[in-house]
Amino acid sequence: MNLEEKPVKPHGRHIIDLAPPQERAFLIAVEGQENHGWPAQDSLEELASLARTAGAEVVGAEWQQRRHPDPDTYIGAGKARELLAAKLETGFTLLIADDELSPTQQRGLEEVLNVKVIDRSRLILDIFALHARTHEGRLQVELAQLEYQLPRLTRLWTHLSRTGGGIGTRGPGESQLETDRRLIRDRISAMKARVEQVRRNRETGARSRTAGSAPTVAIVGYTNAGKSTLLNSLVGSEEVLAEDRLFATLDPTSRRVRLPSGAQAIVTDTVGFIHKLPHQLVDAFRATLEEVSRADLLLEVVDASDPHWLEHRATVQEVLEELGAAGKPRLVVANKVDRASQAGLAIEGALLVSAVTGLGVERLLERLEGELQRQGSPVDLELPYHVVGEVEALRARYGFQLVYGDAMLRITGFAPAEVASELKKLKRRSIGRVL
Ligand SMILES: Nc1nc2c(ncn2[C@@H]2O[C@H](COP(=O)(O)OP(=O)(O)OP(=O)(O)O)[C@@H](O)[C@H]2O)c(=O)[nH]1
Ligand SMILES: [Mg+2]
Repeated sequence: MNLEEKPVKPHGRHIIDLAPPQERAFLIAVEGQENHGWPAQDSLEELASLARTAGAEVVGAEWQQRRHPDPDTYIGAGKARELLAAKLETGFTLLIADDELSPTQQRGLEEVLNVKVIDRSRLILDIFALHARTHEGRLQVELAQLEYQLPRLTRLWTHLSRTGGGIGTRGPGESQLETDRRLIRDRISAMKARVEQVRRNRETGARSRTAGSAPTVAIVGYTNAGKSTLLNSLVGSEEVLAEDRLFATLDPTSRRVRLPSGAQAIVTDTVGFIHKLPHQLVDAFRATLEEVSRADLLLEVVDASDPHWLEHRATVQEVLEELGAAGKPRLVVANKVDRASQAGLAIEGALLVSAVTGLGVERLLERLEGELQRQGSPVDLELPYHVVGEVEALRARYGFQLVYGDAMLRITGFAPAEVASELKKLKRRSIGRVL
């Protein structure tokens, strides 16, 4: 053996793996009378992919049929005790409930099972915290987390007011709780002010962008529907992060997209929605989601290969309503048709697309341009050739039809109201010059 190739052995050094051990998660749900198209089993499957996205290993799941969740233990107390056997068997270290838990329910379950207990909202907030990259994203996630914590603060301190009770013990416990609440409230107001500042900056940016610039399109849809992949495919590049995991995108990304006529649109990809999205997140992400409320057109991406596309659309509709954007003009895209079932292909009025193979993307661009133009005022006029430079510059941005006639330029199609009036002014000016 060649001595020089011998690996050098470090002396006295041990590599210590500091990564925390992967948590073993067990999932629970309650199946009530109304499930809004989400049987407990399906909702649990989604919860499992959320748990995996957060880095846990899912070791089991159970659900219970009951009219309402138990006020003390979410699932019934008997069922909760039965989980002790599952704990022995699977060794779970984390219990995740599919609905938001009250502090009492969380404590009840923790007492019976002696493991950490969290709920779906907490899990989603965690994933958001994990994926937030920008300053704005982090601010908003922290705000949502604080809002989530505030009403749950009691449980940290109740042991103080309970121990012994009576004179001298209750006071400090309660005042500590009050101090903590006040601290969190102060922090919430400070964060809100900062988010508002970011929002105002963003608004100024958006205004300078829209002043005489291209129309805007916001991509909306359920998480993992393929929104980022579609934006890449519209731009013809791979630059936006698209991944097979939930909430890969948190911060809005805008790209210029070339439409068939040569005009451009600004297309924004943003955070996806999910069933039982914590309301704190919708509130905190209002600044980010304003991109959606401000857009000229919504491009709703539906994962046509997911058996739950109908429920996904209902969730998207609910969030859009909450944002006051449900009435906006909308183009619906049935994505992932390369692996969709028959039912998924029948989404009414949807354009069939595969963002991965590129199938249908050309037609989508045509429809997009058509829709955007329809929102403008109709124009139909003739202009002399000496203003061709100005006309071409406007066309590059708005994409109306331009025909080079023998003696005149003929313009037809739709353009935003201010462009239409600019064209008319141009006509008056050019005629004035001719005469
Ligand atoms: N088969 C197939 N897979 C697709 C298609 N479009 C997207 N995907 C896959 O779906 C997964 C999610 O895609 P993304 O573009 O990240 O989805 P998203 O809607 O941006 O998701 P979030 O940002 O997490 O909300 C990725 O693994 C993509 O490769 C498609 O047309 N066909
Ligand atoms: Mg994305």
